[in-house]
Amino acid sequence: MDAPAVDLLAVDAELIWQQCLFAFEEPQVSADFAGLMRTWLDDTSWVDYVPHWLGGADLVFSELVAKLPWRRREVTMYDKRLPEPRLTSWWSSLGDGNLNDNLNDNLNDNLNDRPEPLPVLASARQTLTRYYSRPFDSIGFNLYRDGRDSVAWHADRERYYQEDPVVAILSTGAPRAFQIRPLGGGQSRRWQLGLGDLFVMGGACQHQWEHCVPKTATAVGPRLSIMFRHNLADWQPPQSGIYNSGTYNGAQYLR
Ligand SMILES: O=C(O)CCC(=O)C(=O)O
Repeated sequence: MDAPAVDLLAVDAELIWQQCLFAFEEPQVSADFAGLMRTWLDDTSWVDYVPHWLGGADLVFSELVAKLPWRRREVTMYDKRLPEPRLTSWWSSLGDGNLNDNLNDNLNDNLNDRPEPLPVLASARQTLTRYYSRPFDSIGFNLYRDGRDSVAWHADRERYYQEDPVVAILSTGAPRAFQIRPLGGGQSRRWQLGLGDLFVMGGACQHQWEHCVPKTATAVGPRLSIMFRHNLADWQPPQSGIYNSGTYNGAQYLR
């Protein structure tokens, strides 16, 4: 059973991103990906970083915080249900609603086309679709309220049904460290992502590498990441045995 929607009034007052009050500009994305830097992690895996790809990111942050139905998901780890240390929300071109733990519920629920929560997200999705030649059709939203919120090392589950999926992360709010390391451990690389930065993982990245947003004891403001994923309709949950055995379990979301 999913947790009830979080009452935003009860969410820490720090969620008011102070810069928003002074820096509102009309949101828009850079169609020409100005300033894009590609890093090859190995022969077949790459990441793209585009600083400030989204203009007006502060406005997008505050509107999404206010507008989305935020949930605190629970995930199963070692037969226990534990709350994820962040809030999440979900949109897909196949229907609205929250993904929570069961994508099939979402797919079967509501197959009407719905507009994205903000017009600039439609423009971002179309621009990414054109540039990366992938049909981005779903958007996951993650809200890290402060340094205690995080996501542990993991690779994205697209890798179970797609070869070389492209995952694009648009970051708003306060910058947070985002790390990447070889799957299973090794030397990590770090980017600071926030303020409209775009970060895209492609090639064999989801097969060979894993990523995380670590907790931090440093005082940081809230960060809201917007994850664009493609070919959602092709997704099938793995057989339950595989799904719950070391290959994938909810533990990836904790710590
Ligand atoms: O918030 C981020 O930047 C990354 C989130 C992530 O990796 C995930 O939700 O799978």
